Amino acid sequence: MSFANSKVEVSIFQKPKKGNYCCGDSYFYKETEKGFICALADGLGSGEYANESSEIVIDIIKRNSDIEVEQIVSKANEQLLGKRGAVLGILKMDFSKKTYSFSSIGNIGILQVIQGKKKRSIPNAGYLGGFKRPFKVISGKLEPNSNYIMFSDGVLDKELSKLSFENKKDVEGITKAYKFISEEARSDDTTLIAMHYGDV
Ligand SMILES: [Mn+2]
Repeated sequence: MSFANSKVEVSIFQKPKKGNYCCGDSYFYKETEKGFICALADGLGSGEYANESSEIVIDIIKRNSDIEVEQIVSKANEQLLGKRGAVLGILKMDFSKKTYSFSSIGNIGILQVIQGKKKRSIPNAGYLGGFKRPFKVISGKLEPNSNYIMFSDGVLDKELSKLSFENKKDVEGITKAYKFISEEARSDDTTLIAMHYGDV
């Protein structure tokens, strides 16, 4: 799947774990005049309770996409009290301030490709599960012609290292290349979201 927004192009590869027809990873993204938001959640464990948790988190984000990353994460966390936990990656871009901010709690990876350099951030340890714990939000200047790749832990490091970002504007090419190099049978639900910010 690939979508052309005005400033951010998005392409998504998703495949459920071998033997499952339903994927426990949930995602959401939206571009407005003011900015862009993308989130990926993975419910702990598997099956319907895992899926319920990741959907709760994504639902909170859909309804609160205007507030800051830090507040969104706190709200999502509160909603998981008494539920199966979830891990979350969230990225926001502010087009007028030309800034980005993101946070990742647990095993959601975020890779930035800025001026040809790959930068992978270390996620905050743990998961969202209703109890408060500190987490870091990373922010910086939004560089034109940069890529952001967000992925669940079904994506293997050895697969990721084979991905080239030479043709970075072609986000569909990135997810197609991933499909080609990744193994057919997945041992975990797998989601890879390739984004390109192209405004100059
Ligand atoms: Mn997973």
